[in-house]
Amino acid sequence: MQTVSTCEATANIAVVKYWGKRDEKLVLPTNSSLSFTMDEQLKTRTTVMFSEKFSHDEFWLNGAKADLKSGEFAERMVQLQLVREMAGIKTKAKAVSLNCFPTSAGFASSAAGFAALACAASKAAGLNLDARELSILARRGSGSACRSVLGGFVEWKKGDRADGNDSYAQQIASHTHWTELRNVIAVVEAGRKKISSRAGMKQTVATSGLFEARLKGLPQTVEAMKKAVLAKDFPRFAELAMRESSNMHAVMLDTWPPIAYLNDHSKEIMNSVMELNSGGAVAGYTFDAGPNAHIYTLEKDVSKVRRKLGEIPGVKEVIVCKVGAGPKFLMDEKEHLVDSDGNVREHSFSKGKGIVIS
Ligand code: 2P0
Repeated sequence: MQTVSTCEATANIAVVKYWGKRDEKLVLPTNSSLSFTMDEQLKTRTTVMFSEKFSHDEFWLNGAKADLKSGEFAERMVQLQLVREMAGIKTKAKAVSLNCFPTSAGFASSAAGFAALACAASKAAGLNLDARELSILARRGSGSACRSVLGGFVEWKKGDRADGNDSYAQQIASHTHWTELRNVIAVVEAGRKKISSRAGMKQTVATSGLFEARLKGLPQTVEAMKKAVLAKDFPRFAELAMRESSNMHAVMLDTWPPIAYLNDHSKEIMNSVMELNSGGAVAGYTFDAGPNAHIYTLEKDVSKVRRKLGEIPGVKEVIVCKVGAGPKFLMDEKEHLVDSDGNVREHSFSKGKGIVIS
């Protein structure tokens, strides 16, 4: 038996954040979250091949073969193993993944990566999973990935069950709902973050006294945010996004030892956005587990936001994203990252050339 599938999935940027687990192994969150899936500028392409020819699993990331004994790839192996169990097969797999992000490590690629792996691996194994099943599978790799199996505006419902079968993402509105919305990403630091989200959120749950107050307020924030997005009420949306981002960063700082992901450039961006908004809402920032800003704005105001960011020397790169449609399967054999004999093809991504496969 030899089967192959290739999928591209894109990152998502939350406006109500996931920060805290109630179950580490099953990746179950302490709260529901909301995000927009981004367009193809922030995508990962992943090919998975199952073949009787393979004697062991292999994982390739950005052109390099991974050392599967290092803990770094454990979650990907969990996903592959879950797929095999669901499909009732023992066949070994080759998974080849390429991050096609404009910057090296400026922001999370894990959501796109684990969503693409869940889609490609399940299809290659002959499974025909629905959105809920795919979301649960992606979640086991990385929590935020469960939101990237869908396009548009997405809610990850935290669920209450101990087995996690009610903790998955659902689309609230498709990418065609609010076509004017943009995410202007201001990259101030492209390096890897010092504390992983996984370690950081565990520490927050264990030590932050403010965390309980955050959890108490979040169900109301989720409802208010859904209402604002469905009504395309930009001023309300922008305020809610900024306050929610600050709320998460407040519990990070309240963690012991403290976690400070924002730097001086981030704070300068926050001040600049507040200045921009002095005559009415133009933009709303949100920050993930790092100092780079995601500034939601409307198409008509992108140039205003860009100009303002141009005044901040710490901003190294600006990327303007639309809301994306979600994962897509690539059926053309030439686009697979392995050839029909199961060899990894030479492949690379650069901003100028895009994906090059030889
Ligand atoms: C989010 N983040 O909602 C929040 C905002 C970071 C800050 O989801 O441990 O990489 O693999 O489930 O998914 C990052 O967390 O963590 C994240 P794991 P993940 O987007």
